[in-house]
Amino acid sequence: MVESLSDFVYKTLTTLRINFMISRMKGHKTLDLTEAAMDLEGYFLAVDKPSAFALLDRLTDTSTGTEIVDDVIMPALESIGDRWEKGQVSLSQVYMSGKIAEAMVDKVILSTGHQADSGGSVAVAVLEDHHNLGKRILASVLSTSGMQVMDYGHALSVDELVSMVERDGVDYLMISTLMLPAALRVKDAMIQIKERSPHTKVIVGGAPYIFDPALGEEVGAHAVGRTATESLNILKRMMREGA
Ligand code: B12
Repeated sequence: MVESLSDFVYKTLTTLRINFMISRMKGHKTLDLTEAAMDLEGYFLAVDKPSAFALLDRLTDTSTGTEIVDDVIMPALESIGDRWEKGQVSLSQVYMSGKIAEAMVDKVILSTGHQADSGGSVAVAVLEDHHNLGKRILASVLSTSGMQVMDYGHALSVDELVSMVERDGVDYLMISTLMLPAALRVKDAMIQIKERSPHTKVIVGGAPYIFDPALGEEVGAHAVGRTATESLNILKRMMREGA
């Protein structure tokens, strides 16, 4: 059947209009998250918890938990960290930002309580430092996807961590560090883990490993993960390969 010229023009224009609307919607969503991160930074610095939670409620209608954590909460905190380094914000503002972010993360990623046989025991820990937010997100993401996760807590010494790993015969250990000295201490932990629990595979993550991609190998870790979501993929791959 031969299509009339007016039909053809009408269909083409409709398709173009739909494509234009889709691309605008996509662009709009990206813009929203970037804007949301900037708004959130303002609420953090003003210690305005109600506005931060009102923003969170609006975001949950259109974005996934991962998007909210990775594209809104993390950039807001990172920017505050940068400004703190330049002396533009106080440590108490960084502290309160961390507190509000923790409460938001708890609300965003609620563990489903569903736990399946994961194919190996998994533990998460923060070595030496007190930056426990990344580790909490990590634990939530892993347990939400059906893994049984042991949370060893934060500010652990190398000896404490290695003893726990040996005691529990952990198959996969996720170590989070945000301070460079702590990230370097993973090297000592690796030496002891290889002696006392040789089957344990260690995955590291946190800012120092993102800044220096060679650091993971330098400290002897088996793998490095940039985000909690990425860590899940690494873990699943290792379990599949029986590594
Ligand atoms: C909030 C914050 C705090 C809060 C922590 C609150 C808490 N409950 O966690 C408080 C106020 C307590 C704090 C204290 C300090 N902080 Co602070 N802090 C931050 C800040 C602004 C954000 C960190 C954060 O929570 N990010 C959000 C989380 C979700 O991100 P994340 O941890 O990176 O985790 C994600 C990924 O990295 C990954 N991931 C994390 N771990 C792992 C592990 C594995 C296995 C995998 C696969 C993935 C993974 O997954 C997560 C989600 O996707 C950073 C700035 C920054 N750029 O990171 C500074 C920062 C980390 N702090 C810094 C410093 C110096 C300090 C203090 C020494 C300040 C002081 N003078 O007292 C103290 C030290 C405390 C201690 N001994 O640990 C420096 C560290 C510098 C360095 N390279 O060593 C930073 C980088 C600020 C800066 N720009 O200088 N801090």
